[in-house]
Formats: sequence, structure tokens, C-alpha cells
Amino acid sequence: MSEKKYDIGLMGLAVMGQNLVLNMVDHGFDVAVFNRTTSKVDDFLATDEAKSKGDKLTGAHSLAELVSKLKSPRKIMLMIQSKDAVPAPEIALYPNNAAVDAVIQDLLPLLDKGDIIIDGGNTQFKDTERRTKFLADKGIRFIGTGVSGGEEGARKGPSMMPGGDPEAWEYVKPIFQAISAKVGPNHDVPCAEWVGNRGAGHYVKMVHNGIEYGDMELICEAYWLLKKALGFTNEELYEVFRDWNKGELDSYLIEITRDIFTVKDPETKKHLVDLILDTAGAKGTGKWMSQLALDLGVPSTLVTEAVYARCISAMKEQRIHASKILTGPSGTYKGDRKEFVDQVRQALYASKICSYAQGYVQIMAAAKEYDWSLKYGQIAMLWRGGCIIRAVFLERIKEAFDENPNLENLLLAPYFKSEVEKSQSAWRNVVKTAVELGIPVPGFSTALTYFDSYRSENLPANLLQAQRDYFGAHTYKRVDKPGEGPFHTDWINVREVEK
Ligand code: NBP
Repeated sequence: MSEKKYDIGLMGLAVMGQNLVLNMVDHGFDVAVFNRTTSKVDDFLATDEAKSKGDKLTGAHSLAELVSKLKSPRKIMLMIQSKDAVPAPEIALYPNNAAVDAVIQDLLPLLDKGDIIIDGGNTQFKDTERRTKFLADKGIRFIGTGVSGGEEGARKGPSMMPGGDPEAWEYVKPIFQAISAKVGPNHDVPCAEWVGNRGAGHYVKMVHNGIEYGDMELICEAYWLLKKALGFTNEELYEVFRDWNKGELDSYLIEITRDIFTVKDPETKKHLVDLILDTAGAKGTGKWMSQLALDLGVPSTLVTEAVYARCISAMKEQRIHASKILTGPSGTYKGDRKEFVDQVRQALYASKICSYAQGYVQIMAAAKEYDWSLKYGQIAMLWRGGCIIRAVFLERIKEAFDENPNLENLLLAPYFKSEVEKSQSAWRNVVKTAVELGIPVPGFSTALTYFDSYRSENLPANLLQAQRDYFGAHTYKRVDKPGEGPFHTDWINVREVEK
């Protein structure tokens, strides 16, 4: 009797890998697993849950054994650390991201043409661009896929954003669509669909994470305003977020924020949120998005402010020191409290719309730069379930792109234009109040600044161009001579001031 062959192999049995494997088996796939530290293969297979899967799950103690157990074309998914200092001499161009390169090198002699390698880690998209091309030259098909939703998502249904070699998709699609989160009225629309060529999937996953940074920052600012300006208790905050979760802000992050306000520390019986040190960390995808936005010359200010907010939060000692020296307003809001709560809700919603608008502008700019053909409305659908930013209003993004596939900016879509305009005066009052009370709202204010800049036909960059031309002969164009130029002026000799 010939040896049983498995549908897919997965390497990397940390939290994400283990949960994805169990999810795959639950959906009828036969899975072979491997891990660099091979004792973890045995430990995993010895768990009650793994044992309950019978012969649908098998272990391997080397890459060669893993490969030998797979159906052709072989599909091998890597769920390994996306940043590693191990150098991979031959193909690693990005030395801080070498683990995947090293495994690819080890796999190459074991694979046949047409086999498929899938990287499900949080990989920088340029690595995925490079690996797709590198492997295509060798006849190996590569997929770089975003997997969102953390441990729970991996087990019960993640959002999946695959990109890479489109030929590989038909083989991987049944598995990804089976294990992914499902949405829609009948819970049958998978949150896993082909995103685009090469690094497109990882880019979209990065923007998802950047939008997540923005959403979290905006929610934290709303919380801080209600706590500092109105003195709300955690019980009151719970009620506010519970109500907000029933409207257009309905989303996973609002829901978990609501629940956080109910949790008490078993030891002290105090609210746990009040016992948590106010210094935030980051794993890097928000920073990547911000850096790549700068590379593309697009203003993704929400994610950037969200990253900076984490940076300044981490400067705890300096903040303690400065708080004893620097003074400023610290009063409370004296107006109608109920009305202010609703204004904060509107400011949060309008800012969130700007954040998603910026994320999409960045994806569009990247698609142009890297030659990806993307379905923008469909990308929003991938984020409806399984992931961290899942939100009711993502449907509106799909509708906006359905109505106008060439939409330049979500703010120009009729629904979003009207929502932001409706919220505008509340949004301005919230930012104004925060400034008056000395409460930092980098997300709300940068969103409003983006909105005001974007809707301005004219900006003061005429003066800026004059300055650049004055000191550096950078030249400028003229409004009265379109299509002509560039022009340069000898500012020093024509200026009419005392020399
Ligand atoms: P980790 O990111 O903690 O990675 C641990 C795994 O990587 C272990 O299996 C480890 O093997 C393996 N590994 C390392 Br470290 N260096 C390796 C190398 N040079 N060669 C081969 N294997 C190596 O695991 P995770 O949190 O499950 O995440 C897996 C991937 O999924 C990451 O890329 C992560 O960014 C991404 N992701 C994580 C989440 C999440 O919520 N955790 C969500 C979405 C995506 P060992 O056991 O031998 O050390």
C-alpha cells in the first residue's frame, strides 16, 4: 500500500502555526507539520486536540520528511518569525528578515517545478516581491499571504490576503477559503481572496495593520477625552462604547474596548485597565506603512501619528520628569456632557473615515508603483471578518468602489462625503476643546488637518516654492503660465528690502 500523502505541509508550530493547522484539519484537509526545534512537533502531536485529529495530522522531523509526505504539487506554508538576524547568504537582501530566506534555501533542492511555497508571516512586501521573482525563475510558485486575526483568528477563521504567483492560487484557494472567516447574511462569503501579484498581499496586510494602529489610537483619544474632560468612570465608559457599538462605529475594536472597561483585577478588585502602565509597544508594521508612505509621497498621517503616539507613550520617565516642569491647561469640559459625548463619537467616525481614505490612497499609489492590478472594493471585504479592523462600515467602502471603480479618495464618495460633512462641526469642536483643555488628540487633529488640506484648492506651498527657489534655485511653476517653465528668480537682486 502506498504511503498516505497530505494536502499541505506547515512549518512553524508557534501560536499561529498550531492554530492554523487545527483549523485546516477541522475543514477536512490532511496536514503534515514540521518545526525547526523538532521537539515541538512531538509536543504538538501529543496534545489532546492534535491526537483527536487521528491520521489527518502527521509530523515530520526534517524538511525532507515533510516534503516527502505531500501531494503534488506540494504546498508548504511557513508560519515562522518574519524578522530574524540569521543571515541567509545566497538570496537574503534584507538581513533582518532572513529566516524565510534560509528555509527557502533548504527547501529548494527538495522541491519539484510547480511546487508552492507560502509565507504566511508578517513579511515586508519587498521581500515577497523579491522571493516571488527569485522562485519563479526556478519554477517554484510562491505566495506571500497576510494572515490576520491573531491566535483566535487562526483557529476559528482568519482574514487572509494572498499575493504572489497567481498560478499558485487555484491550488491554495480551496484551503484558504475553507479556513478563513466567513461573512455575509448566510455566513458563506470567505474573507480570503486573491489580492494581486508578488508582494501585493503583504502590502495590503501591512496597510490593514496600519489602519488598525489608527483605529486604536482614535479609540484611545476618545477614551481619554471622556475620562479627562468629562471625568467618566469605567462604568460610564462601558455604556458609551456599548452604545457606540450599535451604530456606524460597530466594530471589533469598539467591542473589545467596551468589554475592557468591565474587567477587574482578581488580586486588587480594581479595574484592570487602570492598573496597566501607559507605555505602548509596536512590532513594526505601522512603522513600515508610515515609512513606505513617505517613499511614495502620500500623506498617511493617521498611522504616522499613531506610531508617534506609541513612541511618546514609551517615554514614560521623560514624561514624568516633564510633567513636573511644564505647565498647561488641565480643566474639565463645562458644556453639555451628553452633547459632548456625541461630538466625540462623530469626531471618531470622521477621523476613522480619513484614516481609511489615507490607507486606500497609499494602496492605490503602491499598486501604480509596483504594477499590481487590485480590486479595491474586494480588499475591504477581506477585512470584514476574522481580522482586527473588522467593521460594519467596510461594506460602505465596497459600495463606494462599486459605484466608481476609479474613485481617487474615499472622501469623495457620496456616502463618506456626507458622513464627514455631517460630523464636521462636532469634530471641530472636539479638537478645539481638546486644545483648550490641553488634552493631546494627535489622531483627531491630524485627520481634521488632512481633511482641510485635501479640500483646499489652494495651499501656502507657493510661498514654500519661493523659499526653495530663493535659497536653492529649486525653480517653480507659475499659475499664470500653465505648461511653461520651470522658472527661476534671482531673489536676492530683485527683492525690495534694505540689503
Ligand atoms: P513567532 O513569530 O514567534 O515565530 C516562532 C516560529 O518561528 C517558531 O516555529 C520558530 O521555530 C520559528 N523560527 C524562528 Br523564531 N527562526 C527560524 C528560522 N531561522 N528557521 C526556521 N524557523 C524559525 O510565531 P507566531 O507568533 O506564531 O507567528 C508566526 C508568523 O505569523 C510571524 O511571521 C508573525 O509575524 C505572523 N503573525 C503573527 C500573528 C500573531 O498574532 N502572533 C498574527 C498574524 C501574523 P523554533 O520553535 O525552532 O524556535
